Amino acid sequence: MQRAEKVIISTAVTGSVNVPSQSEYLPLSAEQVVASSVEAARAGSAIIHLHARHPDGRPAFEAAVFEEIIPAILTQVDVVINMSTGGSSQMTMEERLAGATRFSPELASLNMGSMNFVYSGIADRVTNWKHEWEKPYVQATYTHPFINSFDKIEYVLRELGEKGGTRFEFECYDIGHLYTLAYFVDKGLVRPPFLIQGVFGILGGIGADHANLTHMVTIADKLFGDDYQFSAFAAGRDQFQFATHSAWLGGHVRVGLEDSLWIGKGRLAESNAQQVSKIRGVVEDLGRDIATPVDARRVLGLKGLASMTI
Ligand code: KMH
Ligand code: ZN
Repeated sequence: MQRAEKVIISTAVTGSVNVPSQSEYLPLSAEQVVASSVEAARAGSAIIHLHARHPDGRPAFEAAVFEEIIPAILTQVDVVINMSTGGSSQMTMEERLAGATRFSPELASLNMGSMNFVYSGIADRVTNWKHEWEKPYVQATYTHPFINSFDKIEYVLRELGEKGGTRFEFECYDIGHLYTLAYFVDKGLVRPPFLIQGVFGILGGIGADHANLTHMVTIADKLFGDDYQFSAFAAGRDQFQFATHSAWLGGHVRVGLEDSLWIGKGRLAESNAQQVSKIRGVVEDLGRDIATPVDARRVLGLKGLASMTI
């Protein structure tokens, strides 16, 4: 791992996993996503990991929805836009790429393997549903896997990476995903410096056990040496512990309501910025500085805001 001097905070502001009935604070409409992203950036987040939703919270993929979000964020703050190509596991690959193809962002997520990605357990915890779509949506993850086959990964690398100069947040949910990444490095489709995002605690992926994070870094070091930057997060209650572990090892951190709705035991986070401020305090207490968007662009070798098609 290339141990960076400054810690990059990424914020995944809304995602497509959590549903409106779980928290009134989850940003849903374009306006809410914009406001929450701007607030997170002002609190110290250099990167915004972006999904879109319709006003009732249903995950959206349409470029038109991103048109309401991205320019409005960038006219208020300088921040690196990282567009999700994961979308939701129930979208087709064409749908998942619609926004990123339109905007050619500096950074996009890339999920490094097909897997079970199960969050139907939400249906066991929610009793009052705000919208009809929510319950069948989460339950469908028990029967439908998240498809990221090699041909699809290669397609994204070529369409966004080779053609548009976008770099990637390589989402690795298991040690095997590192070997998949190594295959595409050997093929010349991924060049350093690249960002590995270790994802822990998704049902179907590697568990939120700190030994797994240590092991992931050990294997990534063997495969990639100093060619990569590392970041990690855990979904749910272990979010802050895993971010802290990553920062302590010399990596970066990701927070946000996409990954966890909580700020502490039994306490819902009231905003993304609240989570950013909390991890910022932890990182600074560890004696590490916070990266600005300009720092993040340099460290990750990003093409720059001017090269997006806004
Ligand atoms: N929701 C996270 C566990 C993506 O957007 O590409 C995974 C994620 C995937 O962020
Ligand atoms: Zn995401």
